[in-house]
Amino acid sequence: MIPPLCFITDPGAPEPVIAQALAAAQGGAGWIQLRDKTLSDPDFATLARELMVALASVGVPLIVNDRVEVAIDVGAAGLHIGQGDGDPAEIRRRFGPDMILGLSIETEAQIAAVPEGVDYLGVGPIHATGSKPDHAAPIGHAGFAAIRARTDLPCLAIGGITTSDAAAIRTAGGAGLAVISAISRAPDMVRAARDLRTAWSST
Ligand code: TZP
Ligand code: MG
Repeated sequence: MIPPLCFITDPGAPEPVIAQALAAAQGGAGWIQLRDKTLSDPDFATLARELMVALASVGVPLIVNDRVEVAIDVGAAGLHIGQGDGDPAEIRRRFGPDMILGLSIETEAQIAAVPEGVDYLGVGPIHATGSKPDHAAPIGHAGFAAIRARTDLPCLAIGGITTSDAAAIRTAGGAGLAVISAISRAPDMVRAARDLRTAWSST
């Protein structure tokens, strides 16, 4: 089951990543994704292990962004990859059946190439966002709805997501929201997560 709120960590935010993750979980995020483009693999793995210990106390699984070997080494619950991060079918064979595997989708055309073994899709960016400077063209709510209509896989909306996106994404059949800055840059991260979670449930 895909939780309706996924928080992705932000190495550039004022609070440390573990504090961000715990606040997001306390506010209702059901998955935490560890994302850091600059750490070495050993440093990333150390942080992932610390984060898994912290999250175990609140029963929230860790998804690793990008790094297949680290995800396997640390025993993460899952891995999220982008279009350029390897062949999902090959990764699934290495993982076995139990690990969660997510794939980013930026265009309708990419839907045609999703192999067996992918569990969910991160669809976006919905809006332009400073959290991913090299992001693809924003697809808006209509773009999300069009992609969602072409797949039975659960779709998490990502990219500039705030509480005001919840209704449209849910109406389009989305599985939930994936956010960085709406939580990581909020003055009260627990409350920001709770507001997102509530916005989703009350639509
Ligand atoms: N992939 C597409 S947009 C994005 C990622 C990782 C960044 C989302 O961050 P924010 O701050 O919620 O816009
Ligand atoms: Mg990637």
